[in-house]
Amino acid sequence: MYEKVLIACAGLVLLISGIALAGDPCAGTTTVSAAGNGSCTPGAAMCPNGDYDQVNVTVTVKDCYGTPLEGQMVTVLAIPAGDPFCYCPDGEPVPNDYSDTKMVGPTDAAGVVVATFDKVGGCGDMEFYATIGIVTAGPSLSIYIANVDNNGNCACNLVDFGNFATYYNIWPTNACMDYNCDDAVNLVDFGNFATHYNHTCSVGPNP
Ligand SMILES: [Ca+2]
Ligand SMILES: [Ca+2]
Ligand SMILES: [Ca+2]
Repeated sequence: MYEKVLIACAGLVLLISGIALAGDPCAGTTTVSAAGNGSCTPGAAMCPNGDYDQVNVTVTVKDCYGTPLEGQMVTVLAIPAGDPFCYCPDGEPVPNDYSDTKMVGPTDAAGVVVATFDKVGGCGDMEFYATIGIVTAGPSLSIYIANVDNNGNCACNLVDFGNFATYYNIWPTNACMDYNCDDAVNLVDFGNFATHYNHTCSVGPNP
């Protein structure tokens, strides 16, 4: 008897949740994908000043029946996989005032919205989550971030140059300093590094 009650309750819960979720964002069907816009895609080469590669995170919001949901506001979060990353202020209101979170929306008729991440320091693997109200979707597939700020303190300075020099023309390649993703750290990468030397969160491109 107890088991029958349990089964009936479980069925009721499923029925109610099914009704409640029609037209509501659903973690199981909402997708999150991330890709850099430079030569390291799906990864990216970044500068805390935000003037190098961007990572575009595409979120497609659907309900549990697979129907795209228009008009949804989405917050996208960047989550590093253990390495030191640094995030610059990006002008959004609290609690999204740093560059590891972006509030975007509303979603279009296909349920799609894109969040752009650029003002990031530090190297390593990163993945992205999306929150839509109380629903959290993701993570995206993990992508690798190379950076002219290789120690992740939101400044590209002499310390980073010292680290860069340590790995210059060294095999195996240190992916953090390989800005064009050709599996070598050489003169091309040095040129890229030099372009962003002395950049911080708020310093513009070199003249
Ligand atoms: Ca933000
Ligand atoms: Ca640095
Ligand atoms: Ca390279």
